[in-house]
Amino acid sequence: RASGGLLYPHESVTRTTREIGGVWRFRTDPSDIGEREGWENGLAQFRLIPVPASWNEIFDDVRNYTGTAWYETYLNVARSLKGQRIVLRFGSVQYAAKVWLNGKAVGGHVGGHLPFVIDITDAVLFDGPNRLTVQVENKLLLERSPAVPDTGRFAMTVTHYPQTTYDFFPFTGIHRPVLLCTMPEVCVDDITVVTTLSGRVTIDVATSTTWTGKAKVSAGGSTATIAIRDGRGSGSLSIANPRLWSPEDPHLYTLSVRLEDPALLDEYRMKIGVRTVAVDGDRLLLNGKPVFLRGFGKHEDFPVHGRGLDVASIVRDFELMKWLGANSFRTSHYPYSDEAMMLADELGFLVIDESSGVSLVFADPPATIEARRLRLEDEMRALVSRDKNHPCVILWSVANEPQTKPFNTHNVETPGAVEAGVRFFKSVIGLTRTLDPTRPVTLVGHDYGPDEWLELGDVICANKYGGWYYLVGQLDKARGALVGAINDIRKRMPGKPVIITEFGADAVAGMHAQPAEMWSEEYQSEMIEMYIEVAKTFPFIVGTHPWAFADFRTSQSVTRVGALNHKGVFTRDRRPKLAAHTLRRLWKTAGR
Ligand code: GCB
Repeated sequence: RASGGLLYPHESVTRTTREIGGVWRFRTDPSDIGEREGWENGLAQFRLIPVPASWNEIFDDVRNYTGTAWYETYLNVARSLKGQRIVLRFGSVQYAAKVWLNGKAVGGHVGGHLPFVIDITDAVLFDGPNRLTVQVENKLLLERSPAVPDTGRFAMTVTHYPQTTYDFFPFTGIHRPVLLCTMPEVCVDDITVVTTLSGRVTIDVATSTTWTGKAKVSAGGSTATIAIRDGRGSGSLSIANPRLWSPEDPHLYTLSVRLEDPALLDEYRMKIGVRTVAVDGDRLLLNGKPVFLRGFGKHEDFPVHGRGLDVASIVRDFELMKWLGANSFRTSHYPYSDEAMMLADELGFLVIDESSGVSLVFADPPATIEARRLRLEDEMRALVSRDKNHPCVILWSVANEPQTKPFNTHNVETPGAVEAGVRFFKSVIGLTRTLDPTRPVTLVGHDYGPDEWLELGDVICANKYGGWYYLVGQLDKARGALVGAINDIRKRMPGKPVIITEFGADAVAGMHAQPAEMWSEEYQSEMIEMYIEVAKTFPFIVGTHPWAFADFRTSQSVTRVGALNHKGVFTRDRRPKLAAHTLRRLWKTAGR
């Protein structure tokens, strides 16, 4: 059976989906003895843990623990489902997972933030509870993406704990729903939809087996038949006078794909939007018209849940972004949940869809860099496969702030690193363009070393921290530096659109200063307003994303008060700081 597709397992007349999260059993395994002792045959000792959630915010003794741990639960599968294909779909396990059913190894996965599917058809018992065991580990290793940590070569600016190369907490656990799904043996495995402004919808279908037959497709009152040969087929239909998807009118159509033999074998239904996205010279076009991105870099980070899915928080975040007049966000610094992406479609957010390639460095041995490239390319395959049909996704981001200069953050020379990095991203970006020729691709940088770095992406995304990490406390000088940096990018790489993907200042909610000084709400608010006012004067800047939407958990260090990054315009519990009101005034009135 093929299971290349990562289609969300929506229910239909031929499919069932059941969430099996809740309260599971949990045991840490710091010495990695579990497999030797056969823990997959039942956990002798355990405590109870919620699924989904990060363990770090639940139990005090594992606050900073990212090593191995085991999860266990019991589930029944109704006899009426015999004969169906039965799979488990894990929305995200951070970082590596091994899975057993009734003591039998059924599969595993490496890489957080994206779903994986495990076929358990042949391992399921229909006459009693099934024991599901999941081993999880998030060891911070150099060849992983994000790569962590070789403190000699790269570290955050100061010592911090746990040690990472990035500025967010390395949350660990089963982070997204675990779904028990059933579907017919011959079923739709993957669909790729491409739309045009005239309403033409091209549909590629792949089936789970090398099946030959007919697929009936329908959307927006139009239908067509697609011939499937050996498990693959393509066709199209036309929606008359289509209502185009946009932030102002995020209209969605339901696409139905039915495999018929001639009786119905399988039906898959999903929502699609009719829209186009393109880069034209230095403009970013949605439906052929220039669009400006007002929004944020964010995190999946909520009190108590950690990085565990919390749908209420997602809806609340989107509500607050609407309140501000935002129309966009970036999934910094890793792919977000299926649930967030579906809601972004529904509510009309323009999403920069980012991989987990954050803070990648290129001073490592070639074999390590090569392993990391293969890992990131696998991730891009999975990310594009999962998100290609979301109208909300307008730009792929393959990385955030890689090393682009021939020295590391300790100012130590790293010969060959620039060339290695450019080679690395030529490959990753080239692959992404092949995987999805319909969307532009970018990588987000805080500086751009040699010009080859600026050549790589279709859009230049730049993070700027003048007034915070340099020119500290001096917004007037930071303004000059920002203008200089934008002019420099323009001079070196004319003709590409630019998005300022990060800028901001830490502000501890409730701290005030007159005149405005660092850490006060006033300073943060004035800085964000200054950046937005400067950006407005450059017509080729097509978006401004202040960093960040809300305060978020980080490792402990002398720069992160309360183990939080305080650059949120909302607090971690989503209360507005002064900057939120400022953004509302700017975005609601000026639209930029
Ligand atoms: C950055 C990173 C982001 C950090 C931010 C900061 O450039 O992309 O992950 O959180 O700076 O606040 O330092």
